[in-house]
Amino acid sequence: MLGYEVNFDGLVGLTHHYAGLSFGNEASTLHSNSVSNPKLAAKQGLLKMKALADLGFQQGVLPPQERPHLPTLRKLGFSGSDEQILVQAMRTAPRLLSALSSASSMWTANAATVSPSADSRDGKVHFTAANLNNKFHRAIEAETTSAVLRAIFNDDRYFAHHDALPSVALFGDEGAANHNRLGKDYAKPGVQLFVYGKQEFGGESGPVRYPARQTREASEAIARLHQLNEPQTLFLQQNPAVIDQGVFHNDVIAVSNQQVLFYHQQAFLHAQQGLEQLRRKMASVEAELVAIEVPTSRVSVADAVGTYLFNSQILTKQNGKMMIIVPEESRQHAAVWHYLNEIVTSGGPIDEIKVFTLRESMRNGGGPACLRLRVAMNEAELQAVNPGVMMDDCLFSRLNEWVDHYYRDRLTASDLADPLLLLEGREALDTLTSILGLGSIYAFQQ
Ligand code: SUG
Repeated sequence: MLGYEVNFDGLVGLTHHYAGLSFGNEASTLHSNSVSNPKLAAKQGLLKMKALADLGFQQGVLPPQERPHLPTLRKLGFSGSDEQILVQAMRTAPRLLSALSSASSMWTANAATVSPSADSRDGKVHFTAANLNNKFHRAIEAETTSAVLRAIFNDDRYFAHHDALPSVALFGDEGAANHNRLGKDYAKPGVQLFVYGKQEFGGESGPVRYPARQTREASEAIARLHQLNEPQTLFLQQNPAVIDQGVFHNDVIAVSNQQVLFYHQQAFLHAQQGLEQLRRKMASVEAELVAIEVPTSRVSVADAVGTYLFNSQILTKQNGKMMIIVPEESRQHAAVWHYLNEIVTSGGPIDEIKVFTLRESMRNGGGPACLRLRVAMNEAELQAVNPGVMMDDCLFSRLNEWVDHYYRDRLTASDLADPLLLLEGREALDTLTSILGLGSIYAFQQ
């Protein structure tokens, strides 16, 4: 049976701004209060989606969420008309208004953890929306994320959806950004590698400077929900020392595709032992691990964080060779660029580099891999996906027109109380749900 990996990229929302909301994510802190350009951000994302679709990859799009999020402001005691709430929030709690206006749902690698049907005992593709409870601005995403995923993967013969885990520190879950699936073919059994930042009950010490956003307990719960078999599941701890250097998700220091794991020498705790386990587990599904380890002497952890070398996408081309998708920041760095060029000329599985400008997202710590949620599917499952979200020439031009019509090209925190921004957003999202054929997925549409 043929297998596909489909990348679902998050469309950047209309309120994209730089709020410094993610302690431990150094780009977010560094660019706090810079002026953003939501229109450019959305277009940079669309260009990546279109380019990959043009190259023959299956590419989908996930819609943004409604922001500012009025239902949460009401829950927190603001009252009156929508306009009055925005004015009150701006006057008395501007940081809160900013958090509830974040366009962070664009980073769909954090939307959910997804397991392909070939690995699950019931033969279904499983989705668990991530609770993202480490950061308030992200913790409000889960409910709408679930609604979006259910509207797109809407066939219970093939797809099983689970609500987010309980939203407490014990079950801190950041979705696919801490999850890799390795194997030969997307539609054949593989090994699922869950990487956690700390274990709440027992375990080794975690980071001390920055938070560990994914717990082992959350990863284990997901493996149970997704009906994974123990011999094909592995839990490894991320090196706490790199979390303390700004590696807030595993996808900032490692990325995989099929049998390839591309990672930094310092990515994992007890790396050698862990990789040996991975190699053995992969052998049991007839796959041979290709480990590409980047030594610290070639790329420091600071340079990995600064260039997002590992927040890349590795995609299998029609000829079986792989392409690596990196952000422009990786080309700008001489040592990183040199290293990448060595990889593609080494005779290994990766033989091509593609560079994308994603600066608006990068300045909040979101590279190419953060912007996409991978869903591995077989032919029948792919046919069951809501076709309205699949990228092609027609959807690309409709979405570009839509962005041109509704998006602003300049936004700062002081604009967030503008009632027109709320109205523009609602009108835009209402139009978008009909472009993508999603039905009513937002609270304001109920
Ligand atoms: O959760 N940034 C996001 C970036 C997510 C990147 N995702 C992955 N690595 N998969 C985060 O830290 C910053 C928002 C602000 O500061 O305005 C933010 O939420």
